[in-house]
Amino acid sequence: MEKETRKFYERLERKGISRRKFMKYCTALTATMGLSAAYVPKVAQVFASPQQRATVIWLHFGECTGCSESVLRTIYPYVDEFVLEIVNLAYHETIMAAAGQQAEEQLQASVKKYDGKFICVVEGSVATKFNGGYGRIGGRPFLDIAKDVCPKAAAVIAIGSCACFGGIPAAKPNPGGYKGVGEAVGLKTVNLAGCPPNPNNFVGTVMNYLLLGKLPALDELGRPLFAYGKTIHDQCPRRSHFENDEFVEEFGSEEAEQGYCLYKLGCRGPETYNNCPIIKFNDGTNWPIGAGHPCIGCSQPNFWDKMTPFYEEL
Ligand code: FSX
Ligand code: SF4
Ligand code: F3S
Repeated sequence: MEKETRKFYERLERKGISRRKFMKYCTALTATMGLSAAYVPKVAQVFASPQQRATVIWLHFGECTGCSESVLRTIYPYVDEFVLEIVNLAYHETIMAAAGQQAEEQLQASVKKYDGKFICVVEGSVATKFNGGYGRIGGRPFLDIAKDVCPKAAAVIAIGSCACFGGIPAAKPNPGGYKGVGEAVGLKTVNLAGCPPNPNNFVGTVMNYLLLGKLPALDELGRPLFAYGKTIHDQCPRRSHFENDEFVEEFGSEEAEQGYCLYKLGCRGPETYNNCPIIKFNDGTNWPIGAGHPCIGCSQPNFWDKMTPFYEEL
C-alpha cells in the first residue's frame, strides 16, 4: 500500500472511523452516483490519495447557512472529514480563521491564484435590486461579488435551493429582487437543490468531477440526474399505502402510527425530484417522510411560493 494511502487509513482510525465503515460509505456513495460496484475501490482511492484535490471557493449570500451545516456539521463527523479530504477549501466564511479586511483580501488572492481552475460553490441567493441594498459583504453588493468571482471558476455549484432558484429570500414579495446565482449572473450552474441539500449529493458531484474528470449529467433545471432523476413519490416506502388509499388524515392519529401515506396532509412527493428516500440524512438515520412529516417540496424551484400552504392536499 502506498505511503499516502496508508497514512489516510491511519488518520481515519485515529478519528474512530473503521476501514469497514469507510468502505460502506464508499459503496453507498458509488451507488448514489449511479456507478457500478466496480467503481467502489476507485472512489475509495480518490479519498485516500487524490491525484488532485478540488480547490473550492465557497461564497455565502442570502441564506441561513443550513447548507454549510448540512455539509460540514453533520452529527456523524466522518462525512465532513471526507469532504475535506477531497476538497481544498481556499475560502469559506463560516469556517476560515480570517475575518474583516483580511477575509476580503483572502478572497481576492484565492481567485487570482486559482483563476480558471477552482470550483465556486455558492450558498444562498443574490439580491439584484437597489444596488446591493438587500445584501452586501464588506460593503460590496452580493451581485458584484458573484459577477466578479463566478465567471472565473471552472464550474459553479449552487448548493441549496436558495442558490439554485432563489429559495426563501426570493419568496413573495421579494423586495430585494433575490435570484438564484445562475440567473443573477447569467451562467449555467450545477444545482444541488434542497433546503437543505443532502451532503452526499455534494460529495457525489465533486467525486464525479475528480474520478471521471467531468461534472455529472444534469436535468433541465441543472440538477444532477443521479440525485434528482426520480420523484420522491416514485421511491417512497409509503407508496403502497398511497395505491391502497390508506392515508393519514391527522397528525398523531392511528393511521399516522401505521405509517400510512401523507398525501392528504399535503405531501409534495409526487412533484418533487430528489433521492431523500434512498440516501436519507444524518448517516442514513431518517428523512422527512420517514419521520412522519410530508415532503414540502424543498428541492423544487420557488417551493416557498408554489408549495404553500404546505399542509393542504395537492
Ligand atoms: Fe437556503 Fe442554505 Fe435553505 Fe438554508 O444556506 S437552501 S435557506 S437550508 O441554508 O441556502
Ligand atoms: Fe407519495 Fe408522499 Fe404518499 Fe410517499 S407519503 S407515497 S411521497 S404522497
Ligand atoms: Fe426536501 Fe422533500 Fe426531501 S422536503 S428533504 S425533498 S423529502
